[in-house]
Amino acid sequence: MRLKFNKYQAIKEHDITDESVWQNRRTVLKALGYAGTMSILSTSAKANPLNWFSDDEESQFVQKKLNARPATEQSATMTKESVATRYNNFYEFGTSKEDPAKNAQSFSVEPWTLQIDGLVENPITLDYDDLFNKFALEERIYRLRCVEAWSMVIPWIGFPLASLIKLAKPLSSAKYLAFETLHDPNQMPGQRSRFVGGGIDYPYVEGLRMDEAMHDLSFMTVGMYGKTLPPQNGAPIRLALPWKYGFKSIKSIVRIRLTDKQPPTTWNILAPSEYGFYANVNPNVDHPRWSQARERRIIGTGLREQERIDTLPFNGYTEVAHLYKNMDLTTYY
Ligand SMILES: Nc1nc2c(c(=O)[nH]1)N[C@H]1C(S)=C(S)[C@@H](COP(=O)(O)O)O[C@H]1N2
Ligand SMILES: [Mo]
Repeated sequence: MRLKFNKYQAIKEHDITDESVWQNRRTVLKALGYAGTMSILSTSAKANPLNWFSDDEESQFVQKKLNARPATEQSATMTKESVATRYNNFYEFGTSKEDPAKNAQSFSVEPWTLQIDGLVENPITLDYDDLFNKFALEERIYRLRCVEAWSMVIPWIGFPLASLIKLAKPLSSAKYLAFETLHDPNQMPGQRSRFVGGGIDYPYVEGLRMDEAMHDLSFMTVGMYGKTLPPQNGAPIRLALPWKYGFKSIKSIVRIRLTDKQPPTTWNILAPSEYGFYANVNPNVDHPRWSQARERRIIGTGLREQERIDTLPFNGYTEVAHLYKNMDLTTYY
């Protein structure tokens, strides 16, 4: 089943039509390699970045490029874009939820380099344009469950991590992937000050076992809500691992190293008894300081737009359960 792109029009209510969005649409078109004149963008009706479903040449180009795939959520339950882009965890830009949206606005992501190396036959270096052009882009609506017991439903645009790994041709000795966020204290205030950055030793690092990384759910994300990622959500490229706690979904990635050893991961280094390497969403294993049995699903900021719901094993993505079948999930939390 294909997600019809006109579904997107259901979220028109929380669109924005200001200049920054304009620019964003241009960025997406450019990133997708659109060679047209874009003169069509000068009418105000076209300013809606999500209005990519009409018959004009530009819209058809985008629809074709963003090869959609089945949605796992109804658009009615999708988190509002205005909330998903203003309530963030990105400690490089400060530890309060509203800090990243405030402090990351001038974050410059172009040029960008993403390097894939280590135990591979074919090391790869991707530049900014490659992130959008090298792989067929798909849209996926995923649930995001933060270890802090809140959750959102977000429409991402990206490509399977497996496509990237395959291109690098992993050696048989490669058992894990080590991910790294950009280290640039000039741009990231949290990396200049331990106080602002929450005491983390940067760069932020994360890891996956090879079979987890190769699972089709593991998604490299270059956009959300039909547009390129805003800086606060991890531009220009971040992971989305919907069955794991949010901290595994590392942002603004510059390097992926294939290795034979389980790599160190930021939150595990900081508090090993609270945050494990696996971090699979699990209502039956509580955080030492709070329960993980339930979560606050955030759709919007209104009282009626936040709901307490039960947390599901693997955040409901039970298709990954077999990856952990012989593991005690209380030990490997
Ligand atoms: N580099 C980096 N990646 C990060 C974080 C961070 O602080 N730094 N926070 C993580 C956490 S705890 C969560 S819940 C998600 C939040 O993603 P969002 O702000 O796009 O919702 O990003 C994750 N990726
Ligand atoms: Mo999180």
